[in-house]
Amino acid sequence: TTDLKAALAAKIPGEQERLKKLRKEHGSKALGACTVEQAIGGMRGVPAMLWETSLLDPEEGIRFRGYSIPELQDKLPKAKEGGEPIPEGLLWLLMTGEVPTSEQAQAVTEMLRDRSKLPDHVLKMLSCQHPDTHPMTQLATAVLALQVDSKFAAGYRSGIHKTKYWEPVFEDSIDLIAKLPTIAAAIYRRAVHAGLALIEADPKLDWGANLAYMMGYTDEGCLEMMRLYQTIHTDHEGGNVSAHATHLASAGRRSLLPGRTDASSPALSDPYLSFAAGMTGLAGPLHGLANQEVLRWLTDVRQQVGDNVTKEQLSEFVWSTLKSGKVVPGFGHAVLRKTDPRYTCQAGFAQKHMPEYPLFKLTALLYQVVPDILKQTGKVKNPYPNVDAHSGVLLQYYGITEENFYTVLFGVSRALGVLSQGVWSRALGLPIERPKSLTMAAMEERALQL
Ligand code: AMX
Repeated sequence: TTDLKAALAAKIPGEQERLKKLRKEHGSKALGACTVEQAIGGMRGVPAMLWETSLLDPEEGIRFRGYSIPELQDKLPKAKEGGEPIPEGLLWLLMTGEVPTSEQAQAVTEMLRDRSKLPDHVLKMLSCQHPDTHPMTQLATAVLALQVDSKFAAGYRSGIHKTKYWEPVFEDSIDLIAKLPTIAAAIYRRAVHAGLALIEADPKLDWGANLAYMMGYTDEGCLEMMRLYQTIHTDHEGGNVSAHATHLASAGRRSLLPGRTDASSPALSDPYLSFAAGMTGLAGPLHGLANQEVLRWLTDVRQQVGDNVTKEQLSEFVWSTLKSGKVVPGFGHAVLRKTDPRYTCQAGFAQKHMPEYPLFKLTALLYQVVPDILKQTGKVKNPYPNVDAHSGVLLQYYGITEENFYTVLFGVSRALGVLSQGVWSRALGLPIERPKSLTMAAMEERALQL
């Protein structure tokens, strides 16, 4: 079939059975412990959450439904021969677990295109925003404004059966994903770019390329860059801020898990509400906003040291950043312990499309300088670059120079991952993560008994 919803519906009963079997046969086994250190340190590394769409290996980086980024660049359908994958193909993979054919990816493109028009009230609302409102705040606000059309909220009000929840959640997720490029382009044209007229989508273009097109960019390289960008930022397991916040807001009761009757603090917010929660988290400077911070930092380097910077000068600049109590943006990661493959694939793109671009050369030089310095601090667990160290370089090259807009592009992509998982969370009846919190006194007491 080329019908994504039908392909998903066919998968769900088997996966529900699989989860039931996992619980029945292994329910009482411990996946890991939680030390006092982990409880104080934000439950880092405690294996206590189910997330189907991607898995992060600390050494190797992310795999989407079992596939690494280079494998996806090879296997997913493309808009042009030898080019980058289209994100619609990844959406099919994230939703169904299967690599789509070109026809299946094309059907997703068409479904998204049919639902892409923004209601007037959302555009009006965006145009009333204070001119200095951060683009991420505008994104979250526009997503919330769309919530009036939520099919899940309407279905819940009319009392649909819990086994059917996933269907309106799927519809809302597709509606929202379809509209996000239009929202992002409207934010870009209206606010970031001082009131430029909006551009209608090109019906011949795919979802990712249309985002660049509606922002006002038509260069073939830029369209390819946007397809790649929108593919690699989709998902990064469930524990990061944007994924976890989306997941928490949407989570249901334990009694919705097949075979359970006991309830626990649910939220069950629809995809609009929960994705907005994820986006307000993504807007933080140490998470999604890091790509904006990287660009500002690189601009500082160029202003202070110039373009033909030596390794020694760069080293000095990095040390001065650290000594002033700041982080080196674009380096380090909470879970990864090697260079982020999302960095590597963007560096490969730059090598192919912009080998002589000074900002690319500067970024490549930083890769030689920063890790050694961060190692010398003795505390940074991962001294290597992450996804955000490179994305701004690609955007700048094609003329997308407004760095405070970058996280919006990250957010549009993130929707594909967290909303696909959201559909599965409802199909599997997954409940909220509700860890037991303890006071310091309670921890001291328990620890003394151990
Ligand atoms: N520069 C300077 N110091 C750094 C650092 C960096 N790039 N990365 C980590 N450290 C420091 C931490 O601040 C911490 O110091 P502290 O004990 O004095 O507070 C110490 O090293 C240990 O931190 P960690 O366990 O290695 O990292 P973490 O899990 O606490 O934080 C992250 C991870 C990403 C927030 C951190 O590496 C960082 O701040 N990096 C720079 C910002 C950045 O690039 N963020 C984007 C991440 C990817 C994403 O979410 N989009």
